Amino acid sequence: MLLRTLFTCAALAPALAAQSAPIQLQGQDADDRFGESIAFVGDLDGDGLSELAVGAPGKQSSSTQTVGTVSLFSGANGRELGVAFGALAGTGFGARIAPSRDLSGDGVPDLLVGAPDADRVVAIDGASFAAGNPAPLWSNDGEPNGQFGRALDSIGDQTGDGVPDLAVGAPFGGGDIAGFGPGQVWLLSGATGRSFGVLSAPGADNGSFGWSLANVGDVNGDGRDDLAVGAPLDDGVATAVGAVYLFSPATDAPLTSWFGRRAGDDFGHALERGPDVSGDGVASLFIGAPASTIAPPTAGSVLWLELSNGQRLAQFSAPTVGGRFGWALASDGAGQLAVGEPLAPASIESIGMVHTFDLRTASSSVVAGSQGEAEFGATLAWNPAADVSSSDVLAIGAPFFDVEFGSDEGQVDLYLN
Ligand SMILES: [Ca+2]
Ligand SMILES: [Ca+2]
Ligand SMILES: [Ca+2]
Ligand SMILES: [Ca+2]
Repeated sequence: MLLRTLFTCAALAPALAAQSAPIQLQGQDADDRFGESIAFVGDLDGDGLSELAVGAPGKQSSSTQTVGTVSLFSGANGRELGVAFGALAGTGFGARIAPSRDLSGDGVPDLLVGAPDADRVVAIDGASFAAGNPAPLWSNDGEPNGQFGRALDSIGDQTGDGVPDLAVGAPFGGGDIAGFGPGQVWLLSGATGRSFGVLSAPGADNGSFGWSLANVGDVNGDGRDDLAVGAPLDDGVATAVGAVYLFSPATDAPLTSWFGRRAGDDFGHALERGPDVSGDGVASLFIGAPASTIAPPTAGSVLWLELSNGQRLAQFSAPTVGGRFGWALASDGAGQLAVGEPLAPASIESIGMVHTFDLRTASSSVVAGSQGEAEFGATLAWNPAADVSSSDVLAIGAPFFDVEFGSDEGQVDLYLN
């Protein structure tokens, strides 16, 4: 299938077609929703290759309560190293995962798990997880009913203690009535889990501020990482057009903002840090707007922005109406971008598609899911090769994949480049 984009495509090379057949990881039981979150979390067992963490927020415990899990897989051979269970039922533990770098001071990266249905975030010790016995470092319960933990990212050391700190989105937080707020982003000390600041929604409406987050590195030159925050229902320039705000956590002040173009665009649903294309040390940013109609009848787009000056570098879109192109984004950090379109084609059996773009060669390719309504491409993670002997790995989640008919165990496909 030829992808139509506004991006100048000098050549369309089937990059993924040259890749090996995917390695598949699957959920075990009905309604696990294995793959609803996926993240490469760094090398936890010391072999030089990053491990993969996969969330299954619908996983039941042996007493049939839905507690949710996060499973850790070896980056070297895909072997399951350990499983972390949510402590309580009905929390959505594992709905989000983020790498956090080392929080405990042992030199081994740790990881962050969101349980947004209980407004809880848990930091898990990476070394103990790799050894098969995951131990929590701390947990933080935000304010109730704000979906605290729906988005997570590491923001570098903001507090000056040498330990990386964390941002946690609560997209329905901050209101007078619980669960109807404009959204908030909490800043947590990586060392203790305690909050040291809150970013408030610049718009007063229910804009879902904090639905998505991306550490974009230091944009304003003060030596600290800055943070892009998505508010996909923000009413900034039209009803629910969506917005993305660039914050300096050091000053709590938005540095700048961008908005969707038409009502209902869902602009800012997904964010991903892009490469430094201008060579000045400042990153670029990809912004997903999965309901945008920038060039009807297409639906869904991704905007690529240069952060040093806010200039638009490119816009990507797909020909499928209603496929939700831009629902999920992943970058290898070096100039490749993956865009999930989990409902494509939306007409009959939506198998889901993932489009990849090599921004350096202006080539692109597409892979499709294998099963209707599995939402292949709803989640993505891309791990660059650690050295010349290893492969870079694109992980694609299909959280509603049926191993048995109609049972939503979930699946993750790993494509090795
Ligand atoms: Ca490893
Ligand atoms: Ca650690
Ligand atoms: Ca710190
Ligand atoms: Ca900064």
